[in-house]
Amino acid sequence: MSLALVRAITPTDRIRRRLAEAAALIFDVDGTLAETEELHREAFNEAFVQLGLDWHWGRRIYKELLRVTGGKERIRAFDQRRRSGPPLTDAAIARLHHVKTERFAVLMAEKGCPLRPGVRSLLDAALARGQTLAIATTTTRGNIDALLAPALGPAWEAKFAAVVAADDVARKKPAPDAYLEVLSQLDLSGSSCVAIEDSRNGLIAATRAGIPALITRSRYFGDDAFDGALAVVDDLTELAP
Ligand code: XBP
Ligand code: MG
Repeated sequence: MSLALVRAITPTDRIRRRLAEAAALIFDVDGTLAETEELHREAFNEAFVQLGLDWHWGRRIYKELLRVTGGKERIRAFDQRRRSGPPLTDAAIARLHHVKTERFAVLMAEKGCPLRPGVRSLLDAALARGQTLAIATTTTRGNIDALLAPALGPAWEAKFAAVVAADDVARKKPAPDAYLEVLSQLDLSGSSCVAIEDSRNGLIAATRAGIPALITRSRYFGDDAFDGALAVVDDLTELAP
């Protein structure tokens, strides 16, 4: 081969190869597959109004609250910051979160939320290569369907060999539980897979499960510190072949 035809292997090529050779690609949902957090925020605010609370979460406070993974945990964390009144009971938090989840499904149906650039082509390329796909998320299971049924069709779940959501495990991210549960269902080692995440909490969760994580920066977590990540990209189109 002539020297002129030999192109140096770039770091991006190495990540592409790592993705293509992974035994499974394990995807986070919110912020990674789609920019859903604005719809989550809107759904929380609608639930507060519906149940007569004078709470409103603007973008700034929501960015802080997103450090707490899980909607019920987020509501409790906010409630604990208030200085007046008795704390919300577990039942009141569960009710609020139930209404929030209903509102999220309605908002998804009404407004829609596209997959982020590069997501669909990565999913399709991985399936065409015969790779295993999985989901490890701290969101409520029904929210995944609200996002993926319109985006990938009603049979979306058939594309994923394992789908682990909030209530399937004891501890949410940054605990490794969701990722460990996926690995156990797939019977794979962490080091043979790649996790695709958008947040520091997600990176920590994957790392604790022994899974290298590729970060795709998202609206709310774009300025997180991602030391230890396999790579950090602005979106997955950067890794398109
Ligand atoms: C995102 C979350 C979730 C959503 C809200 O998790 O932490 O809590 O913000 O969904 P991930 P719920 O990025 O791991 O998908 O209200 O259903 O918790
Ligand atoms: Mg996320």
